[in-house]
Amino acid sequence: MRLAAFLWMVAGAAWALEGNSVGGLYEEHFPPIHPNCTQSLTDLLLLRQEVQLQELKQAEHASAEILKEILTVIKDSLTPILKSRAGTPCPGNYTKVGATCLHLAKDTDVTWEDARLFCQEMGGDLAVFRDANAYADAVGYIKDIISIPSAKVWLGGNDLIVEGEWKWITGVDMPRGIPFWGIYNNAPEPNGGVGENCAILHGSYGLEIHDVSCGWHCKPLCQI
Ligand SMILES: [Ca+2]
Repeated sequence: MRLAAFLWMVAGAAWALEGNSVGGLYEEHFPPIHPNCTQSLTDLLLLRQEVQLQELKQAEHASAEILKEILTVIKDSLTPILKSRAGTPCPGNYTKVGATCLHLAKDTDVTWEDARLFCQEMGGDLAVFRDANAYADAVGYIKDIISIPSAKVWLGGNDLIVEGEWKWITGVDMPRGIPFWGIYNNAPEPNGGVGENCAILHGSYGLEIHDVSCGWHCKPLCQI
């Protein structure tokens, strides 16, 4: 009789388990998150991400503005320097020629000393050539202004201090030979000795450099 009662209880328990699965028991004690709660959490996370993105965007915008301001300051500082190096207009009557500013006083014919004073009054001095390119640039500039061969143009070069030592007025040695100096009577210039101590671009010789008397009346080629 006891055995029968025990078996009956086991059978009852088995039936109960079959009717209420383990999952059912779990759900009874730990109910699933309500769909509305899940939605709220997702919304919260999305909102947080949105706020963070917004903050990042604001920071990015602020950085871009600062960078823009820095670049503007740099640009403002560099512009005058770049302009002065890259062919800004020359002052007064001067013309940009290669890397320098020149002015040929085509209607003025004066001695070398007066030519120098003329250029100094224009804020410059008689022209000197840094190299063969500068020489070629100056010749091209002069040919555009006056007719060759009538042009006789003073340069800032002489051998006034020591005969035969040709110097630019800057104190630098003048270049010698081709393509700067010409030839006269089969003798390479300069060849005038003590009687010829100032340098011109001689129109009769394709604007090559010749030494002539400093008392000649020639056109100042000024440089600034
Ligand atoms: Ca001389």
